[in-house]
Amino acid sequence: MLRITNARVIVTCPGRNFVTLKIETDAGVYGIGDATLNGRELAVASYLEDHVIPCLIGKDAHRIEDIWQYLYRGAYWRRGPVTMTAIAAVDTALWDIKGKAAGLPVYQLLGGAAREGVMVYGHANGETIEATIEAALDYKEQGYKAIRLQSGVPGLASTYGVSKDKYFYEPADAALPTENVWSTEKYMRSVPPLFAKARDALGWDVHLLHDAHHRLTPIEAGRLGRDLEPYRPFWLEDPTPAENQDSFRLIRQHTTTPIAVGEIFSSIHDCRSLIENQLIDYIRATVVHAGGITHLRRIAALADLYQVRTGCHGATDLSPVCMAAALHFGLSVPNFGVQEYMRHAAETDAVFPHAYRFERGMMHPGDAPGLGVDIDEALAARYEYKRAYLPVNRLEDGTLFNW
Ligand code: GCO
Ligand code: MG
Repeated sequence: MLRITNARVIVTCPGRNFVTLKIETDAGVYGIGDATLNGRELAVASYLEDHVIPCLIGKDAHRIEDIWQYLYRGAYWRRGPVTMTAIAAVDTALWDIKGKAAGLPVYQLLGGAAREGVMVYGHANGETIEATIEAALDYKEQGYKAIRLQSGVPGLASTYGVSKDKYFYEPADAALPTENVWSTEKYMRSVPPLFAKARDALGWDVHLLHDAHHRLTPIEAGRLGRDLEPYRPFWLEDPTPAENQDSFRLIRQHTTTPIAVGEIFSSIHDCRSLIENQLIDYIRATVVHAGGITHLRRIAALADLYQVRTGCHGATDLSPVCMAAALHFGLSVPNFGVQEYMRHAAETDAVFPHAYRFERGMMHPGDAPGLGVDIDEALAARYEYKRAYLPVNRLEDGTLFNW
């Protein structure tokens, strides 16, 4: 028995907002879990402080599955991003505690390493195709085996995935949502030439990825996927919103470009039909938004039955705590595909010292007991929360669209 004596939520903004749950036990061992839900951070902080932490005190930290079920079934209100992010934070912290108590890195508790390292993809982007390719060449030079390409769209003032900074893309950029303007027609014309030129410049030995960020209809996605086929993309991500899982059939009827989806999924029920009907190739749910390591393993086990591989979300709004957890998961799961890696700002890395490392396109969580990541609370306290929203998108005629 490892009794939970205390738990608290730490909200900090070292370059961007993060919410972290810290759980302490009577043995002096503590664990941390990421609880960041971009643009809705304080809802999770309150859910944890007001509704979850009181239930944790006195419980046995070793009973991860029981506590997961207690918080899921016990809430009565199942699923939902706020609930599942809160549960994920508890679950992640408990795996951290179990690892520390056992003196083992978490991946060892998950069955051990199933591969040498976790292949990651970096984000090459630029206002123009040339700038994007230049960025991609830089990633290739650094040893990346997989690179995501996002380029500015001629005729549009701003585009998803194109950052002001070389390595960090922070779309949650204002105290009220920024308004962007979108044209699917202009976008659809711009992506195939990007991939054609990228193959010329980068060759065929590197995986190339692209994120459509939920902006296409299924039939448009079918066409884009087909137009990209000659360049053999590793995946086309979030081609269309996935509330209607059946709509992915239409994409499948038109293209063999692999499809990745799931960064906004919070539950196995969000992807059950997509997986069982083999409508996707990669599932992008990740630890912090999909109920923690415990629930993500369940999703991966289902996906494995249908040859769907993992491709966890790993943008900068997923804290180093989530990144570490995702690496332990990715190292151990049989059907690992790729892991997104948008590196964090130096201030973020300083607040969350970690054992994980990047080497020649692969990452490893390290062998420190637990997750191998910590939070420097004194440093965290110096960065006050700053409200920041993701943008909204409108069509050129003013219609509110998907961002
Ligand atoms: C990705 C994502 C991000 C999200 C962001 C929202 O593929 O990394 O689409 O860019 O937009 O994480 O919080
Ligand atoms: Mg995405």
